[in-house]
Amino acid sequence: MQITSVTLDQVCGPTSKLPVHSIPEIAFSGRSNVGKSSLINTLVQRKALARTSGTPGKTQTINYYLVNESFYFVDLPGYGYARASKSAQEAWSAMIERYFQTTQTLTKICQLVDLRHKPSADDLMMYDWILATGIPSVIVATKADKLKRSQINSAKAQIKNALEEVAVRHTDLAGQALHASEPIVFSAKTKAGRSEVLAALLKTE
Ligand SMILES: Nc1nc2c(ncn2[C@@H]2O[C@H](COP(=O)(O)OP(=O)(O)OP(=O)(O)O)[C@@H](O)[C@H]2O)c(=O)[nH]1
Ligand SMILES: [Mg+2]
Repeated sequence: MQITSVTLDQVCGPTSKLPVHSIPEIAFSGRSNVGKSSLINTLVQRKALARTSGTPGKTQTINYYLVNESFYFVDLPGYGYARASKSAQEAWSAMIERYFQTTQTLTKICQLVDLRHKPSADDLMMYDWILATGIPSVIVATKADKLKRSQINSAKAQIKNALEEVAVRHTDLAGQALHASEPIVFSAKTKAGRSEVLAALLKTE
């Protein structure tokens, strides 16, 4: 699909009222610094639309990017930044909780993990929670350019296996255990995986 227009439509802080509308939302979640804002920029082919930073905790607001005037990419603040103060972590939880309670049109959650590492306890908790909502999710394993080609398959399997342990604790409506979806290997640097991620996010189930 062609991205013909994208604008930063809304920025919501801890006390802002979150927008209520009928436009589908695709939300990006993941640890601080994992590359959520960079992924959004790559998907919409804009270098610096979503602000990125080497310092964790860059995105502290919920940012709504309106794409093609037909859906939102919602850039959520990252979790699990060890050096964040307790009050900052509490503000994060409150905001995220409020987001998920308020949104009426969330059609997909894009969960990011770092391809180089085993998913953190926070990643697994987030995935557990995503599965409990029943909202379809897409797993993106970022920073693939930082690994050698020969390391990618085992890194991907390590992530899949950790997520699978969480998934099998859930069942679908027919009572069958869920399975983790295949992580999509992605790099914002080389743009590898861009079209695959975009297709997975826009696919209607
Ligand atoms: N090499 C490489 N660096 C990346 C990639 N994706 C993101 N980065 C870098 O990682 C850092 C964090 O990226 P962001 O996109 O700001 O991360 P974020 O998840 O939005 O972080 P918060 O807003 O703090 O939650 C930046 O320095 C990016 O340039 C990637 O695929 N490859
Ligand atoms: Mg960000």
